[in-house]
Amino acid sequence: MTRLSNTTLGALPATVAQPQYDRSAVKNGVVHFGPGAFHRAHQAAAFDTLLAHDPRWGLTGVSLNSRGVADALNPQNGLYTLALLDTEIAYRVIGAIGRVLTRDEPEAILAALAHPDTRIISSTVTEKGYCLSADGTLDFANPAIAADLAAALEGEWTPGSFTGWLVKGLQGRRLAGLPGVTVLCCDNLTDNGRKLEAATLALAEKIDPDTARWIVDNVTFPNAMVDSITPATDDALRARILAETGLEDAWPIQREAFTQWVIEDRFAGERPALDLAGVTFAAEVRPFEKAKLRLLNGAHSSLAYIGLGRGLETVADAMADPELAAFAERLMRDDIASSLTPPPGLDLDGYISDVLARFRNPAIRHLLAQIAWDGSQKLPYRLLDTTREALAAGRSIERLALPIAAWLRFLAIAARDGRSITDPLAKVLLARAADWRQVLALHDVFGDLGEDARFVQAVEAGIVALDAGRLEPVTA
Ligand code: CS2
Repeated sequence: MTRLSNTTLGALPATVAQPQYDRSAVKNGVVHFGPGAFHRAHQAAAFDTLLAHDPRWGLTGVSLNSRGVADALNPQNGLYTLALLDTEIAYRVIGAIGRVLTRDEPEAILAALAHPDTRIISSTVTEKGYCLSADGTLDFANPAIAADLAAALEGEWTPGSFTGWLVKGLQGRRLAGLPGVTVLCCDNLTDNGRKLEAATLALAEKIDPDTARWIVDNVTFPNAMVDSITPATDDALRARILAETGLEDAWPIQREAFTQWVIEDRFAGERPALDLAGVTFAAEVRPFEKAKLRLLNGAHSSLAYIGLGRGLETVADAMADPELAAFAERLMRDDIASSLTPPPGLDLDGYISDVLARFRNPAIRHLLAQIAWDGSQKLPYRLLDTTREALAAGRSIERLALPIAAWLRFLAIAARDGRSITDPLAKVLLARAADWRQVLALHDVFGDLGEDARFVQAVEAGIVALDAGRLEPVTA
């Protein structure tokens, strides 16, 4: 079997799109932390389009937690195949990533961050990768942050956390007399750029106040909303890619055809012409971010926990369950939309209809179990903020509490069956899962909401309903 690489690109059939630029002329303008499926499906594809117009925006990937992506992509010269799943399936080889570095090469990471060509440092390290407390500020008690701080105060240090790498890399730029950069967070957090800015400054203040001041003067952290449904790679995709391209690809990626990326127009230096790749630059991104996180991701997590409780496997399966689909739609239209002020030009009703249609995409097998990962990190942004605001405004929270109840049941069942879950708080969650009130008392997840009697009562009603196999309260 021949493997995808620079030398085999010529063997691709004409039906598979490939880089329309000279890869050897590309300069790396971006260092990206977390080159996982979402980055490679979404942002890297946009840079790949841009590279055909401007060769200065290639990407260097940095995987801090595992060697998997580096081992798959480096032998392929960074190339991988992207399958776009719609009524018709399209294939495209992406060439935007040059090399993927791992934590085994700290000098190379630092050199990339403090390189004159680097103008953007971006990230998709998932919600937990930012090591934030429930209030959205840097959690100095997080072991990775505590270890970085202790090591930095000792002297020569190699960061472990993403925030640590940002501080070290920005310090490197300052010491080398290089210009500032744009730090572009692409994860699903509300106000993602500002949160990362505050976290980076908080750590820099303690490690090197001169660098903290330099960051204030030279670095920007735009907010950004990123959207494209990206199911994890499975063997079916690998087999399909081999059949369609004739080349073996160790880690192809799939996503829906739809993609949206709105970036706050707040760049430290030159702004890449990503508008050529369909990216929107906006003065204010928060309303887009909030609408997407609360409606799409809020509904996604709801379908995941309720759907898994009903024995369903994928988002499309959950949408084929009439009761559950109707619940998700009512949740979005009646309960979540009322917490939003839509950005100018966005029709919320139409947006909701589009999201529901995307969830029904028959070409996509998006596992509910994948969406169910990291509930403790996702639910605060996706559903708890909405619930808190609904309570403050005197609106009903009955429906909003149901997916929370479903998450608590999901934890209880996992604990009962001795199954592990993927969540940075897995240990404490599973230890408390047998008594859902103990989980609600976790301040890191629920904040003061866990103590609100109206919330506790609504969650209890949700659990009773779900235990009875229903999605609305069981009334006597
Ligand atoms: C999903 C998201 O896995 C999840 O939690 O809700 O990855 C979702 O598919 C994307 O945010 C869509 O843009």
